[in-house]
Amino acid sequence: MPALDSTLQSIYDLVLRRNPGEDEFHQAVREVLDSLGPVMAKHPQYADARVIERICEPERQIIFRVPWTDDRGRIEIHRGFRVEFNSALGPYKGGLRFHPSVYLGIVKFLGFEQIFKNALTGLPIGGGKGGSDFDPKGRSDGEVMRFCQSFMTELYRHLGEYTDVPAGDIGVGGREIGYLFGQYKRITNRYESGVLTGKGLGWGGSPVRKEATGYGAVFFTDEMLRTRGQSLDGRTVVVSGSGNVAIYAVEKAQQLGATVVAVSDSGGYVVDEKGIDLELLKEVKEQRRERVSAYADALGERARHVAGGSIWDVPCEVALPCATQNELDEAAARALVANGCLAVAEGANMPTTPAAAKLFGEAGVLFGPGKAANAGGVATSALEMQQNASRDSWTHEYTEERLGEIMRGIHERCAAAAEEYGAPGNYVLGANASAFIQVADAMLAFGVI
Ligand code: NDP
Ligand code: 2IT
Repeated sequence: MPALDSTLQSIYDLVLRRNPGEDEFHQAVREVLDSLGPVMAKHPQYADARVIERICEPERQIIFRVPWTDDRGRIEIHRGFRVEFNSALGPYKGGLRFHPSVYLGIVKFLGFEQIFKNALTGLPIGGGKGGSDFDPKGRSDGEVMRFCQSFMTELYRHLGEYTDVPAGDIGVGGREIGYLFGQYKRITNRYESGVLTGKGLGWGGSPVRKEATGYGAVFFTDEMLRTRGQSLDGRTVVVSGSGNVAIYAVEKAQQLGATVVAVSDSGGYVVDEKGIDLELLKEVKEQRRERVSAYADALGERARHVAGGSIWDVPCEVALPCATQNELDEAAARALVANGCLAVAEGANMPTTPAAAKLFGEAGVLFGPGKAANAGGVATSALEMQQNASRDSWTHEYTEERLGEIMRGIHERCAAAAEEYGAPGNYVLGANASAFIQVADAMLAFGVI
């Protein structure tokens, strides 16, 4: 990692001291600070107003007990979180993650990323994130419902369409949003559609929200390739994960003429050289909620499942990490570069380790950081909020067109800022610089709050 200048280093030291043990949060902060040298040099007003120090300190952090009763009548206790990180640009906005690995450091890294990602969309949304160490895997619908009801019974008092608007993330999809919205509606006696996004199409949801993160990541990839006169058509693609983001990244990549040859989950990966059968993948993951190995089982000779191992050993021209943080390390990056990979776009949040990202930069691989490449999901959430506020609903075609425009706009913003701050083609620097300036200017306008 390059050295920080002394002002940024002292800010980073302060973050380390004030947030002990929160490794993922440290990593996310460091990545942004690494980009801000040229920005601070050009705009001394940000240092005077201590804007970075303020951005690194969440506006509010809520941690609460979530007791509930499982199907055997046993009382279970989980921990709930909501970090309301920054509301300079709009109400706190960001997903909820239900996964056993969730602790404050994960929620803070995600909330911190969300501030900048949401700024890049150009839409009026601040940054926040929440979740729980509850694992919905293997739980019955009744258990998931009771957990969600208990979670919302505490969280509702902190939410509101002008205050804080959660959505999904790992382990939280349409089913969970339904239970959460139902409980919010019941407790408050308000049909406040704009309080949650990712809702069902029949009750206030937006067309294309389910598809938006994956589609957006592919649109962003296409834009990056275009700068080199290339496209996705005819390319071999590997997508890690097989959840919401991964499935719709596969769908859009296929629609643009690519062949997706591998997907994964935490148990391993499947390789299908003929190209992933999307209907089968959706049936296995979305309907049956089974492991990705069931995909290979259903296809016999055509596909193989590799338990454990690294999906990044599968040769490809485009890699889309869409599972989880730090899933693509330096060894994986080496394998991708050796196999001729041209472009990497992060569908997941912070899936690439700093060493791997550095290697892509040195090798000239196009690299789209998550806060730009996966912003299509939250952008479409903001479009859902617009529809809810105007009590309207748009067509699928119109909404997808808006998503496409937003992703092209984000690409443009990142490319222009990278150029302006002396690092053409560096989307990480471009995304961080452009988003930081937008948030910082709003904070300066509001005074010391
Ligand atoms: P899902 O729960 O739908 O899917 C998650 C996928 O990632 C599953 O295949 C899961 O496998 C895999 N995975 C999760 N944790 C691990 C782990 N520790 N090791 C290996 N694999 C893992 O979540 P999403 O698709 O919604 O989210 C995927 C990523 O995209 C996350 O980083 C999320 O923050 C990010 N994201 C999501 C957005 C959204 O709109 N949903 C928007 C922007 C970013 P398994 O089932 O075995 O756990
Ligand atoms: O990481 C993310 O951007 C999300 N999980 C989506 C957030 C949202 O509010 O739609």
